[in-house]
Amino acid sequence: ISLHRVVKNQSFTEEFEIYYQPIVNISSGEIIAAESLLRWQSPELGLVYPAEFIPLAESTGLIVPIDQWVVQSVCKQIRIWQNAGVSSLTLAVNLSVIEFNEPDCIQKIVGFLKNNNLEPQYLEVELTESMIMQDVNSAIATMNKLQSLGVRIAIDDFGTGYSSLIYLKNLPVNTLKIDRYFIHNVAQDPQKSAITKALIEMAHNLNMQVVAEGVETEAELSFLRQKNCDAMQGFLFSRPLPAAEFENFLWNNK
Ligand code: G
Ligand code: G
Ligand code: MN
Ligand code: NA
Repeated sequence: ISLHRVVKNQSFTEEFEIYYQPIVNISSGEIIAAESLLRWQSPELGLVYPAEFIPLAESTGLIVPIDQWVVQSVCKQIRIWQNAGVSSLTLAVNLSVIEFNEPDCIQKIVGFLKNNNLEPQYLEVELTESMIMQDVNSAIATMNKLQSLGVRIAIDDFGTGYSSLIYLKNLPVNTLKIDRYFIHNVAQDPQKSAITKALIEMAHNLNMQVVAEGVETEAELSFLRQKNCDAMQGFLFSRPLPAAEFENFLWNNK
């Protein structure tokens, strides 16, 4: 398969591109972070989205070198933007549970931070709720190690997995990302409103920051503002953008 060829030839930079979607502080309007989202420009298939190739990469083990390339590239990008004068932007990377459970995962991340002379709080690792629950004790152990190094941890797609709230209390997590299912039409849907409001309060009581995903309308945003949600990500503010466009977007938002 051609995904295998990319990894074997180490031609990541030719075929892969990382897009960045801004994450905005709701009260200040400031871009505080961005989520990195991988795109594959395949010579045979054209533009392929992660929903199509990540499952394949996971089942073949190719996800390990791919995720490592993403973390390395994102660390380099943080350094580039810091050198350009962007001082307090955190970049988030999605990690597969397969990469997260690799024995050298943390060591690799530490190496990328060191090579780029980065303070660890500018990197955030996003893990999905269902991924953490696959082997919760081993996930907690690795998360604790990462957090003690100063790397931030986010739980992604929260509300769609099966995590018990008992576990949530024990998880070392900085950021809770509410899945876009709950945010879609949240202001008009009484059940979504009730759940989202409760999730925000719960996360704050556990000292977590809350990011609402998939914010598409002003009505959704004003609901979130009223419920003290910390930050938002979604098409209302911006789609995921190639690095150069994201950088322009940053300067235009100053
Ligand atoms: O950008 P898009 O909505 O197509 O992304 C879909 C999903 O693909 C994301 O929610 C994320 O979980 C996953 N994804 C995107 N980029 C990466 C990546 O670099 N590594 C891994 N493991 N997953 C990614
Ligand atoms: O990691 P995660 O599965 O949460 O990835 C976020 C995905 O959500 C990305 O693939 C991104 O393209 C998508 N996305 C981001 N903002 C919006 C939005 O406002 N609406 C919808 N429908 N999708 C979004
Ligand atoms: Mn994510
Ligand atoms: Na998500």
